[in-house]
Amino acid sequence: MVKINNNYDKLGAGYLFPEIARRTKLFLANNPQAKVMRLGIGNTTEALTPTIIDGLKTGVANLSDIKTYSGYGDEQGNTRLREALANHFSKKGIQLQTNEIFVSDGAKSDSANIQSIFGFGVVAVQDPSYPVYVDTNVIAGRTEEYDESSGQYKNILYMPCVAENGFFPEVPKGKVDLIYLCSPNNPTGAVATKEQLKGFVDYAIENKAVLIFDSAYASFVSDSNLPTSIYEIPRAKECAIEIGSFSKSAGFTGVRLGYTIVPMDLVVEDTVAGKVNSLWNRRQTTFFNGASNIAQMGGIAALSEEGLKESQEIIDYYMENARIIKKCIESIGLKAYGGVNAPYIWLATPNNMSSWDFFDKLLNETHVVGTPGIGFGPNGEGYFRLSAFGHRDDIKQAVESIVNNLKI
Ligand code: PL4
Repeated sequence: MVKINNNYDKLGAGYLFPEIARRTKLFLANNPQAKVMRLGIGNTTEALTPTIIDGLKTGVANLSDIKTYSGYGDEQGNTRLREALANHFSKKGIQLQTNEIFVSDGAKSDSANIQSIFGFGVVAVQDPSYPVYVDTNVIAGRTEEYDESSGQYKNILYMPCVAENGFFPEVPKGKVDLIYLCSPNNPTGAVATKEQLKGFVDYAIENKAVLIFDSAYASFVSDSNLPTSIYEIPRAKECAIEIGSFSKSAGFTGVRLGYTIVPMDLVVEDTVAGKVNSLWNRRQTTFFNGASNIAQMGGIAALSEEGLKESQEIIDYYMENARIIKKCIESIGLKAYGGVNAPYIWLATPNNMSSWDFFDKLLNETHVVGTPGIGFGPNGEGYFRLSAFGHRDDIKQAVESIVNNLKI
C-alpha cells in the first residue's frame, strides 16, 4: 500500500502567505465596501522597464521564426545569461565560472530544493526567517515533531535575530551542518556586515558546514560598505552556496527567473572539489527543464547597463515607499527597523500584542494588510512586517489610514 509522506503532517498551520490571503478574503467578504491596502506579501507592482520589455519581446519574436526558434534549452540556463551573471558578479570583484551558475525559475524553488543534495544533519536558520527554509527541511524529514510550546521543530537550530543583536545572530555554539542566511533579510530588513558574514564563513570552514546564502534582496543595498554577496568574504567559495533572484531586482515576480551559484571550490566531507556542483547539476537536470527562454532573454536585458540603470530607478521608488512607511510607524510611536537597505519594515507590535492579533487589528481598523512576525518563526512573535512594494498612492493611503485610524 502506498503511503503518504507523513512529514507533511508535522507542518504547522497552512503556509504563511496563503493564510494571509485567506484572512484578507474573509475580511473583504464581510466588508465588501472596504478598500484593502496590501503591504503584506512582498510582491512587485511597477511596470517592467523598456529595456527589459525589449528583451522579453526579442525572446517572443525569436519563437516566431524557425531560424531563431528554440525549444528546450540547457537545464542549467542560457549561456549568454550565465555569462551576463558572471560579468555582473565580476563588477563586484567576484570571479565566477559560468558552470558555477545555474539559472532557475526563481529563488523560492532553489532555496526549497537545495537541501535535497545534502544528507541528514542539523539545520540552522535565522529566527525569524523566510518560512521556505524550515518547511522544506521538515518535509524532507530532517526534523522531528513541531513543539507547540517553543514554536520550534526539534533538530533545527533557531538562531535568534532580535533587536538586541541587531537582528543578526551569533555563530552557533555547537556543531551544525547546513546554515541558511538571508541578507538583506526577509523579514527584519537587517543587512549583515562583512565582519558578521566572515564570522559565519570562518565557522563553516572550521566545522565543515555549508552556508546557503539567500541574496534575493541584494539590489536594495545602497550602503557601499555592506556586502551584497557572500563571495565578498574571503574563502566563502569553499563553504557557501548563493541563491539570487530577478524578482525584486527587475520586477520578475510573475516572469520567474533566479539562479543558484555552487562554486567548484565548495567541498563537503571528504569529497573532491566540484562534487557539490555536480550534485546540483544532477538534481537540476533530473528535476528541472530550464527556465523559460523568454524570461531568460528578459534576464539578459535586465543585466545590461541600461537595464540595470532603469531597474535602479524602480528600486529607488520602492525604497522611497519604505522611507514613507517607516516614518509613519515611528510617528505613531512604534519602534520600526529595516527599510533602509531592504524593502521591509519590521515593527514591534504595540503593547506586546501577538502578531496575528495585530494583523486583525490593523486590517479591521485601517484596512491595511501586513505580515505577522510569528509566521517567520518564534522570535518573530511581537513583530510585524510591512512591505514597501506598492504604488505610491496606495502606500500614501495606507500610512494615512494607519495614522488616522489605528487605535494604540
Ligand atoms: C510570496 C528571502 C516574498 N508566494 O520570486 P523568487 O522565487 O525568486 O523569490 C522568492 C523569495 C526568495 N527568498 C526570499 C524571499 O523573501 C522570497 C520572496 N518572498 C515575501 O513576501 O516574503 C514573497 C512571498 C511567495 C512565496 O512564498 O515566496
